[in-house]
Parts: sequence; C-alpha cells; structure tokens
Amino acid sequence: LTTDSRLSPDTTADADSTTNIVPKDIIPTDKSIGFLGLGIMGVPMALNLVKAGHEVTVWNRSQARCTPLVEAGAKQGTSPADVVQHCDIIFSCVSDANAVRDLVIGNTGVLQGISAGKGYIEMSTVDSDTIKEISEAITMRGGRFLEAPVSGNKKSAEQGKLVILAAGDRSLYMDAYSCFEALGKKTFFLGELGSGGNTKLIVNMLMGSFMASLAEGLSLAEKAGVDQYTLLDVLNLSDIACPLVKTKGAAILEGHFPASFPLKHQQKDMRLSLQMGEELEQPLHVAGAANELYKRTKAIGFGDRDMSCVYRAVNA
Ligand code: NA7
Repeated sequence: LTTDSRLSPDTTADADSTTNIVPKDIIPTDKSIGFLGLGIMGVPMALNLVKAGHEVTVWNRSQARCTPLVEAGAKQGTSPADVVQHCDIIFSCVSDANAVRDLVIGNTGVLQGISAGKGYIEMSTVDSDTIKEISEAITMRGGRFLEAPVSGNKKSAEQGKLVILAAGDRSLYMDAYSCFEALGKKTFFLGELGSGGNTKLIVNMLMGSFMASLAEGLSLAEKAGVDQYTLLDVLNLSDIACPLVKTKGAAILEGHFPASFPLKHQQKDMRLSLQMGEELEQPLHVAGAANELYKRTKAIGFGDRDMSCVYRAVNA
C-alpha cells in the first residue's frame, strides 16, 4: 500500500494502528475460558484473553485459524461440545444467526457439553429471537447465559478497546469481568436480555447510514469538481469530525478497502435494525435507503471487503 501523499499521516485508513496500546493491569479470573469462532474479530479477542493471563481453549470451524492462538499459548478443542466440557465460561463470536445456531444446537454443539453453572456468552450480533432461543436452550440445562455484542472493528479488537454491551445473567457478567477488561475499553451491563443486542443494532444502524452519506458526499464532490482531499480535510476539522470520517474517508480516497468490518456484516446489521423498526412500528427511512446501497454493494461482489466499499455502489 502506498498512502496518498495528500493524506496527512493521522488521516490514513490505517491511522488507528498507530495508536499506542497501553498494557492493562488485569487480574485474570481462575475460571477456564473457551472461545468459539476465530474470524476477523475472534482472533484478536481470543489473543487478548490469552495475553491477559487467562487459561483459554479455542475452537474454529476452519481449524487453521486456531494456529496463532495455539502459538500464543491457548489449547485447541476438538468441537464446541469439547470446549464447553473443559471450560467454565465460553465465548462465541461467529458471523450470523445460522452460525450461532449451528454452534449451539448442531452435532457436537454446545448443548452437548453444557451443564449446571457453566456460562455461555454470545458476542455475535444476531436477532433477538435467536438470542432468546439459544438462551432458553442453555438455561434449561442449568447453564447461565449472557449476550455481549461489541461495538468496534478489527483494530479496536486488536487494541482491546471494544465497547461491550452485555445483558442477561449478572452473575456470569461478574464472573467474566476480567475477560471484558481484556477485550474492551468499557463494558456496559444493560439489564434484561435483548437490551445489549438492541443497543448494538441502533449503533450500527447509525454507523451504516452515516457511512453511506459520507460515500455519497465524496462522490458528489467528485462530480462537482470539488477536490475530495480538501473536502476530507474540511470534514476532519468540522463538527462531524470523527474516527469514521477520518479512517473510512481515507479508505475511499486511497481506494483501499481491507476488511476491518466486512460489508456483509454491516448489511446484516442494517437488515436486523430494519426488522426491529418494523416490529416496533418505528419508520426508518434513512436506514432503509442506506440498506439498499449495502445490498447493491454486496450484489456486485464486495461483501467481504470493508463496509466503506459502499462507495463502489454510490460512485458506480
Ligand atoms: P468473520 O470474519 O466473517 O468470521 C466469521 C466466523 O464465524 C468465522 O470464525 C467462521 O468460521 C464462523 N462461522 C461462520 N459460519 C459458521 C458455522 N455455520 N458454524 C460455525 N462457525 C461458523 O466475522 P467477524 O469476526 O468480523 O464478526 C463476527 C461477529 O461479530 C459478527 O456477528 C459481526 O456482526 C460482529 P470459519 O473460519 O469460516 O470456518
């Protein structure tokens, strides 16, 4: 990657990576920790649990993704059931509702290993019905359940600076607290199951709508003969300056879209927030329009690239 010289160093798409990581002073729980799902978010999250001194056992559907964790000192389980049998508290961070269900109720799934007192923490962003279903399945077998979706991206996961939105079993939240300290800069306990997921979806709906607007603004600038670099400088000094404008704006101008937050997951979150709006009879005009752009970007083959790739559909 050659960064465009017109972008100042702190406004490049990778600018977040220059932030210093301050080591955290964490006393790790002596409970054994399992981690299922080692994707873009799962790998750095599980690594941070190991680095903070937790005893961690990992599992991923594609086994190769376990390698960096095993090299860092984690054990590798043979199936979700195997991890659950050997651990006290198990985290899951997988792509969508199908993956969440497969992990829990599938062959050699979580339900085959769960027993009284064990804790299951779902960090994937999925719909509230799926959360309710797996929570009931786990608690019926004596397990404890917490939802804990996160706000953040690959970089904040690497830096242990996620914002964690926990809800459900408070005793499990307390037992897993040192893990949340390792993963995030702030953990909210939001009460009843569902509050965490709803909060996360609203955050990501706003982010998705704003991202689409930024893409449209930069595209309009190009058509109007307004220098896009100058526009980005202006935005970065304006009242709407924020990390998203800084890093995603730079990604667009560099034409460099490494998946920090995959567009397919942003579109999933737009769809889930629209579903929530429909259930609650809340019109969501702006999010609905933005969702169409993400659907289009996915359809033209950019689902695995970063969400900022929505510019490709806007600027077609
Ligand atoms: P990624 O990078 O797309 O990773 C997805 C993970 O989910 C990865 O470990 C996959 O395993 C796993 N996966 C997908 N389908 C299944 C099934 N059916 N069974 C088991 N495991 C599966 O996602 P991110 O890390 O960016 O995001 C994870 C969540 O956090 C998501 O809900 C976001 O919205 C927020 P694989 O490696 O493909 O074998």
